Amino acid sequence: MTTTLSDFEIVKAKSRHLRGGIADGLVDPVTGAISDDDGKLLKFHGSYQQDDRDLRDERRKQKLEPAFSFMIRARLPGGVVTPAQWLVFDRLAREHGNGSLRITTRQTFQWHGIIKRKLKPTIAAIHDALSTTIAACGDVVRTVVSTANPVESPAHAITYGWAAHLSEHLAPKTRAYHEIWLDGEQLVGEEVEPLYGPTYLPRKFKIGLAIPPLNDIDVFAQDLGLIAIIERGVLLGFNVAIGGGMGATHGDPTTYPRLASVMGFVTPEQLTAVAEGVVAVQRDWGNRSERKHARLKYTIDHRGLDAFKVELESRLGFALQPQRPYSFDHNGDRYGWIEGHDGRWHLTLHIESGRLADVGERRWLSGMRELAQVHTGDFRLTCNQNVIVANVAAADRARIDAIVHAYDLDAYVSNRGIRSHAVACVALPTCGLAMAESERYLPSFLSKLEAQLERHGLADAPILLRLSGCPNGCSRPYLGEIALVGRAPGRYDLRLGADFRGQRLNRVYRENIDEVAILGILDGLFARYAAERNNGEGFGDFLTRVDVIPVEAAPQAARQIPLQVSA
Ligand code: SRM
Ligand code: SF4
Repeated sequence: MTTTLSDFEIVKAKSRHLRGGIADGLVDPVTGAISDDDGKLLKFHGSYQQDDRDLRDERRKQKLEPAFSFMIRARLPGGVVTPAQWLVFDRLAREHGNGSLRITTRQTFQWHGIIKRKLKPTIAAIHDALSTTIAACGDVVRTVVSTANPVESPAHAITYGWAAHLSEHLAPKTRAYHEIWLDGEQLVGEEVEPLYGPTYLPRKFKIGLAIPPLNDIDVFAQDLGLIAIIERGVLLGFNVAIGGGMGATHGDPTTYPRLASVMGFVTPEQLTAVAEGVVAVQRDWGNRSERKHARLKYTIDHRGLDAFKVELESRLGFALQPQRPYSFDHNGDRYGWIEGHDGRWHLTLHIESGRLADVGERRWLSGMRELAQVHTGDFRLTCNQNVIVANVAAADRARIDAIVHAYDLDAYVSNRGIRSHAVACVALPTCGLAMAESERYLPSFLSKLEAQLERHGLADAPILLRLSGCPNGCSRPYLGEIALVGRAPGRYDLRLGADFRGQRLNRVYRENIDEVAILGILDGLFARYAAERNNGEGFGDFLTRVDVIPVEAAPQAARQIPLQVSA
């Protein structure tokens, strides 16, 4: 079959391993932007060009170019941040960015509002803080996520070690990053990307490691999900799940969210080869002509899971073992203090939408800075956009609690039910793809839901709510018991019926409706839930049991995807 490469593939091929014209574009004084092609390459360096969408119309009227700025994303495997790094990141947010640090749904930080001339000093400062932004975005293996709190048990620490190792091992090797951002020496001669080659992957590739019973990373939403199998405190290996992904396009049934399929078990010694092998098969088999069909999930549905496994095993030279039993009990975070295996303590704080900023009375950015100034352990970001103050000596707990309380960072104590686990993606005004509000809509929507739930005696019901401003699904909304997916300003698809374990996708209940309709529907369903639920039954499970949301017999079966697959 002949294939036409997408424009993006051609830009990558010509980029000389991600250099393109970025360095020149950064110093072009005529515009606050960089060229479209360099914008594509910039993602591989961990940054997106954006413009303030709140200001678009006004600037157009004034015949000004859009208010361009850049979002920067750090690569923080396992979400681990030292206090020293925190203080640097905080300063960059205040001095170079829009005054906020944003914890993402993949346990890292984003800075928004960095203007072009601040881009290089910001990335250099992140590097000086012994962190990086390379491959935080782009068609590569992104930051590898792992169950938050890697110090809870020795097996947690080992699993985190694997996340850090895979993140490092699968990072691009190009020197372009050093040349552009760190004034590294210009390369003379040929450069080789041993795993990726000159055109990298067909699309982004996400890896995550979960430690049952906690599925806080949503392991089945990953391209490559690894489920740690631990017996009597010993890590035996990992079940390997492939082909998860959330993104879809409204009105296009050839795109869809998909849960990863478990295909076997590997020992720790086999893990690096297996991860590299899965990435390499996707590199060679993935669709390079249609970006919207380029994720691993489509490769697998097109070629078949069995064929993918046969190819992988033949390249590895060994077979995967049968998957081992595992069980998840939920995919949220566990708030408050927990004690680790070595007698040190870990405090999980709830950060609404992951946004750390000083706004009005809420001074969370300052509060976290004060914590970083006294804390002797470290911090861990979670995939539910929260933060753990980790590795605290018992004697220091009171001091940490006092700061947490002084800055109202103790919302986790008073939050009830639905508020505790709600997740919203960034959306407007920075996200160029947003169709509706998400993060900025969450507070008012939550208050209205809470009032309803209170009326039905459900104020403490732990219901998982996820909001996304478009169907790309950055808050993993297809795994929410209740989810809104943006269609247009003020209008959303209402999706219902996932479990609270990240193991069942929800389904569309009504398309393209406004808040009045959403609240009307939910009010009726809350009334039924209050009256008819079984003891301990979750909202999503209830909706499927009473057939409000019928469970699909075989949600991933027999998909007909018109794919062109590169040779
Ligand atoms: Fe995402 C694109 C924000 C997690 C699926 N995502 C974007 C962009 C960069 C918009 C763009 O392309 O111009 C958003 C930037 C908004 C902004 O202003 O900051 C954006 N995604 C985010 C974050 C910050 C959401 C958040 O509120 O925390 C998350 C950053 C994660 C990180 O640190 O790396 C984020 N994005 C996700 C997830 C969740 C996950 O990975 O667990 C998903 C669904 C899983 C998946 O990949 O399938 C996700 N983002 C997408 C997609 C759809 C991809 C697809 O296969 O169709 C896009 C659009 C694209 O790639 O073309 C996208
Ligand atoms: Fe933007 Fe859509 Fe992702 Fe939300 S889900 S951050 S609106 S791309």
